[in-house]
Amino acid sequence: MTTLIQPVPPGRPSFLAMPRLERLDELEADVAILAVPYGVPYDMEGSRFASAPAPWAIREQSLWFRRYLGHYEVDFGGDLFAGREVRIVDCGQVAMEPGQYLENMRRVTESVQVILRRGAVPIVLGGDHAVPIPVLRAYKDFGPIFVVQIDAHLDWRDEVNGVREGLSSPMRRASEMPWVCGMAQVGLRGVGSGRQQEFDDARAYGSILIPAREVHQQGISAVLERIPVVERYYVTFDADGLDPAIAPGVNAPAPGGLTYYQAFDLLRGLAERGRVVGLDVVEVVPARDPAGITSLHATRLILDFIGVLAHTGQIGREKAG
Ligand SMILES: [Mn+2]
Repeated sequence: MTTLIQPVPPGRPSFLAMPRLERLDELEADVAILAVPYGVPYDMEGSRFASAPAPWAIREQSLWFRRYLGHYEVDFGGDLFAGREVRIVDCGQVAMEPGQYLENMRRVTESVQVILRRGAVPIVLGGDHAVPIPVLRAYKDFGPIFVVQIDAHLDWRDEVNGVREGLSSPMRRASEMPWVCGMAQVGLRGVGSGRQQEFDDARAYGSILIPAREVHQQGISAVLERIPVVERYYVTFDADGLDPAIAPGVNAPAPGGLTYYQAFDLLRGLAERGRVVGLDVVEVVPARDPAGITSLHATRLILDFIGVLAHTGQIGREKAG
């Protein structure tokens, strides 16, 4: 049997210094951290995957927060886990072979399927925005899901250089999956998203397009009003959805992005409406992130995501006694 994952090796940090999994089929957890550093490139330059080191940058950042686990979190009015026992396991990264892009993506789907079958919520660390395509395929038997994207860009390209599974296409590919019952795209702005045709296609599908300007002018509660109440949400979080003042370390910085609290409140608002059954965090580029501020925000928002799941009773259990 082939090994689906490559565990976090000795000498490297796991997320929050949590237990490292050796075999995916032995997973026992509420939350499973899974790194997917590589997607499907458009050209040789893209095959260098600027976001590939991001999972390590996020794991490094998480060690700072580790010291304060169990302390009082001002934004939660108490402990991050709401006093519950929450098991977080680091599954390392999906094992991949050089050049075998589509086979590697199939392994991503299979890995996430195992995590879902074992009853854990996957938190996938990209990698670029190609990564959610194989991740969302894993929800075939775990849907329907409504996808909420935080991103400056529309990501509705059909193909680039003949590649249909690249970082410009995740939302179009998601729209083709019958178990995806809808989507909202929050933080759109500027140029670089696509042509008129892609916006027309997204609107024709029924995607709820929420520009960053609308978020700033109307606030997150108004944004949440536009998102339908469903049973299950999935969040795909492109770091360039945040403002470049707080997230400069991305491939395509775009002025006018979301603040930290807007992103946090969006995660919290979704968790208060329904189950949030998965998260991916993509497009952090450590080489462009000299002060580590982008990976800091990404890490903090991952913790906030875990926190809102615990505080809404979606993960963990009451501690005995
Ligand atoms: Mn994107």
